[in-house]
Amino acid sequence: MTTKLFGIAGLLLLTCACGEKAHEESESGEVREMVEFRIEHPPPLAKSWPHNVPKDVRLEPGVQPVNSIRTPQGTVNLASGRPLSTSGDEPIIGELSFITDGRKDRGQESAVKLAPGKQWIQINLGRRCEIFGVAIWRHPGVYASPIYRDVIIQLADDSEFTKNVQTVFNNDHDNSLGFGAGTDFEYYEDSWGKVVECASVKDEGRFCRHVRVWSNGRIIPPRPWSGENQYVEVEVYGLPLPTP
Ligand SMILES: [Ca+2]
Ligand SMILES: [Ca+2]
Repeated sequence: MTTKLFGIAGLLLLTCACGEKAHEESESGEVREMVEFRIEHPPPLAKSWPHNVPKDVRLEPGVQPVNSIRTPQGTVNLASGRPLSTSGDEPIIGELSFITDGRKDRGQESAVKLAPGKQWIQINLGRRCEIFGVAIWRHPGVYASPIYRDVIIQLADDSEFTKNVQTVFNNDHDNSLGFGAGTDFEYYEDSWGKVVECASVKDEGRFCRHVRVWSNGRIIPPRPWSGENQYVEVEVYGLPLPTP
């Protein structure tokens, strides 16, 4: 069996040649087996893919649902039931708490509509945690799957996002939000939402207490842009750290 060693100081990733088993080793020498963490999507939607998507949208071809990610044993949804805040006023429709209440269906008591334009929602995990993935589900359009613009996911140690800020997803390719041009693809909103693995973030970058998700309205062709920002659920997968 061949073992490959990736990484330098900090977290090390050990991958077995068999392809199924994976382990991570911390600086302290602790070796953790990485297992499959299943992600529960809501029931599939009756698809109506948009036509006439604006030319500046960068879509990833052949997107498939992400049904699991690799995490250590004991990983949970850290966002479940956690309190939220937002950049704007109170939601136009719904309650912020809907975003972490576990419901992902299309019912009226599930979708939250925020103020239009550049807005964020933020989840306070309550303590410092180690993060392995973030998933976002948004209310789909009535006639066609929308494409949300300028989706950015950030992690930070403080609620003001000044300490240990890490961007784990950014599809704002023309830097509308000012965090730098993102290289991630834009995507149609569907029942499988968007699952982002935080495998590229290591060492202190993977540890945070707050998770912030940005968006800047959506496209539902033929309308080129609607300011609406909506959410159905956000989940954050990881391990809570022991309190000092
Ligand atoms: Ca919900
Ligand atoms: Ca943009």
